[in-house]
Amino acid sequence: MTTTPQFIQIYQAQAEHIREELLSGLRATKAHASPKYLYNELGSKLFEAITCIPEYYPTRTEVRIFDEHAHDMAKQLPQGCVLIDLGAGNCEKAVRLFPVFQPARYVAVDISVDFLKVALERWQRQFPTLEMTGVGMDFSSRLILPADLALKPTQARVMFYPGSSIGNFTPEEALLFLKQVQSACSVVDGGGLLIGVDLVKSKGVLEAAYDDALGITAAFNRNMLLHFNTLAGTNFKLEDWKHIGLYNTELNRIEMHLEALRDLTVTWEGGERHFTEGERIHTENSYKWTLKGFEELLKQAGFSACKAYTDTEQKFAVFWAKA
Ligand code: AVI
Repeated sequence: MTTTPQFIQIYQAQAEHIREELLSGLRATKAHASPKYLYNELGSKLFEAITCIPEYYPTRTEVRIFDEHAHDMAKQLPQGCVLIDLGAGNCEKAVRLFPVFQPARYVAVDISVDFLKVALERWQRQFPTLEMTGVGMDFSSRLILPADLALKPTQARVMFYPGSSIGNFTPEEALLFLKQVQSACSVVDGGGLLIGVDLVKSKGVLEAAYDDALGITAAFNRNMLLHFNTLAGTNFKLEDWKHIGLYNTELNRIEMHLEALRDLTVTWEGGERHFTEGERIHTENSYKWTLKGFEELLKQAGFSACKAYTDTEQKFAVFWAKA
């Protein structure tokens, strides 16, 4: 018999709050927007495409690290754990590990709930006996596991946060987030965090990964404007904006911006914003870490021990951090 996945939707922000947050970012002297607005339905599909492009090494490299070290990782994990996948997307990364990790339960969390539903229903058919739960939630500002999940007090929690999404937080935000993860995992003995981290490397390799020749990352970034139009009733026109992906070597981060190609005014009900040619909207940061720097961050967040797995070129790392 095939079980159907259970779904829990956490409404953390009402449409009016989302609109206000978004417009206040656009009105700021240095216009900015949260990277979470990159992910509407099309944005999630474009991100999937990014993971396949030749220049975007993180996904491929991380898969290789898991392929090579999954058995060793499984030895670190508590048996019969609940695997909590943060930002699960199409759930593929976790699903590949089911045969080795053998979780007792799978909880997939993602902001893009429609996309998650389709994915989880598909995986449930392939793993009919594994208990699966989908949670539609934005955990970027605060990670609180919903009580409806009814996590068992005997089941150790393993948080799974692959894909170097931690890089989308500033170091201060990352520390705060990791502290929240640590406290959620330490409730039951043996719990911990399995996390993918992109490492510092040459500017050339990084900038190619975030400004690819096919223009997929550009489409991903520019699609945010279409999302704004839907969420806030703005009248952005795609042809007025170009994608910028550059590496800030002082701050160890990739920055994505949208740059106005001419003087223009964007309007919405009750407001407007003038942009001069060359003016930018800052849409994403993607911080890169050193192995030592990230190990230190995990320690500061309260994790008791950690083990890093990397590829031979040390492009990327997966850390197991015991809560
Ligand atoms: C989701 N996140 C880790 C990706 C990254 O590499 O920062 C998002 C992305 N932005 C542009 N390309 C990919």
